[in-house]
Amino acid sequence: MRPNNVRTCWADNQPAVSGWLSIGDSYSAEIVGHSGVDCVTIDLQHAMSDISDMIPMLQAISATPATPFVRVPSNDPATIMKALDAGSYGLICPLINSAEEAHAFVSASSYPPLGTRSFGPARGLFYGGPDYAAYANDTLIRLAMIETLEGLAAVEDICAVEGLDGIFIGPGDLGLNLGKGADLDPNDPEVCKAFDRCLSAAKAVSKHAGLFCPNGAVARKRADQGFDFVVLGSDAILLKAALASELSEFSG
Ligand code: 3PY
Ligand code: MG
Repeated sequence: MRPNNVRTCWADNQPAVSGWLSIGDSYSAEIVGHSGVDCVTIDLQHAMSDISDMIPMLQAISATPATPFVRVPSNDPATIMKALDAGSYGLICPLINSAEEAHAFVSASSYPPLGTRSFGPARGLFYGGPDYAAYANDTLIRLAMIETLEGLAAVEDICAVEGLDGIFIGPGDLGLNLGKGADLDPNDPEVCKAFDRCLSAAKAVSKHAGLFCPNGAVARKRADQGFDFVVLGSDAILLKAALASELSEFSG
């Protein structure tokens, strides 16, 4: 089966860097896939994309060196299975609040005996290779999002769920839930405590911890702290920032 770049990074004790697609288009997916990132995450939760946009985006990422990931809109087994069958090599599931929810996520994304994923890998087989069924459980990656107070309170139990590769913090939602606003101050002591708790919970059981970062500088800081799956901002954030910067240069 084709290897997963993110697992390769982790095996080398390196953080994996993900691009993040908010623009539901195959050409921007291809551009981000050729940027040098290890993987590219198609966001189906908040981006202007739906499941039918996802398939050409996965096809476009397949033509690049990056590994395709999908953030599913919710912990829905049908969507989880569809994203994997379409060739996603990693899933990020939002709003996981308990070990039971994390277990349901792992179950829907894993073939028996570990889980209950139904067999029919479609494009996944073309992308992964003919031995897909035998190696899918060990190759694909499942990250549960910690972004609520319930999720934070249960983070140790969530990290312990068998088959879950790790957690991914949603700083915007977690900030709102902590009463700090969506644009939280990363140096706020309560925020630091929450992030440290998530990182320690994952490391204690040899799992991985990632988070959404708005830019490369924040991602570097988080990777130096021990987070091993970082996002450097979405295509939409980066496009807007690049244009604003050029505009300011132009305007003096
Ligand atoms: C959050 O910040 O809540 C996220 O879900 C990041 O995409
Ligand atoms: Mg969120």
